[in-house]
Amino acid sequence: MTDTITIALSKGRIFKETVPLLKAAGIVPLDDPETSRKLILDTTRDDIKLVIIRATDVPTYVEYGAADLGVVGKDVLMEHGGEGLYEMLDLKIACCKLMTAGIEGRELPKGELKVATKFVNCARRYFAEQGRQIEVIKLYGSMELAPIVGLADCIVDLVDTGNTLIANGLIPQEHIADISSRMVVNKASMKMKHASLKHILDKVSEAVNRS
Ligand code: PRT
Ligand code: MG
Repeated sequence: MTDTITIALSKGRIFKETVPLLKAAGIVPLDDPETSRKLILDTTRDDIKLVIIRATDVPTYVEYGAADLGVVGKDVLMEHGGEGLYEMLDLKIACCKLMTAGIEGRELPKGELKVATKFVNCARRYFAEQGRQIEVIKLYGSMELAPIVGLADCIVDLVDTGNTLIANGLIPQEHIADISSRMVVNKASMKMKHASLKHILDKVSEAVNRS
């Protein structure tokens, strides 16, 4: 009997950049999540389906075994904590940097810093390592606005080209981490479905090394 495998993915850049890697493992989705409303996509493999969920929900699905495999940004994994799953492969896709950013030319206050971010845990950890006192202001998006309206002294956010920061009068300041997407695996699945998962991981890994 063949194992059935569920792979959790978010739509957008991760889906687009993962599709060629899955193809190398013989897995091609039969629908496009950008145009279909389906949350479960069949693939050219009868035994493999994809579930399309929010990027931040991928670790949860994999941890609880609702998905055997998942593709998720290292930023999301760092924020989640990554317990209950194995981080197996660096797919080297959807690359960016986690950074602090602030208003160009403005000095940061000497005492407690107000930091706006959706990466609350990453921000706490980073500034604690630096021995700097911060107050974290949790936001869910448009972090760039926070320093401009005086809500925060700086932000912690993902930066790729830097254009979003520049367009809002901010500049990248401190580098916290290099980010790329990772393939994660449910711990129990890794034992119970070992051969099937290892085959997929090997094929995807070969494709990553070729690209
Ligand atoms: O957007 P949504 O709320 O649905 O979810 P999400 O933001 O978690 O998903 P998505 O698809 O936007 O991002 C998925 C993953 O892509 C992230 O977890 C990162 O690992 C990775 N990634 C790579 C990025 C970027 N590059 C990126 N540039 N995620 C977000 N951005 C955003 C950034 O937050 C900022 O707003 O793009 C803007 C900066 O881009 P530049 O090029 O202007 O610097
Ligand atoms: Mg986004």
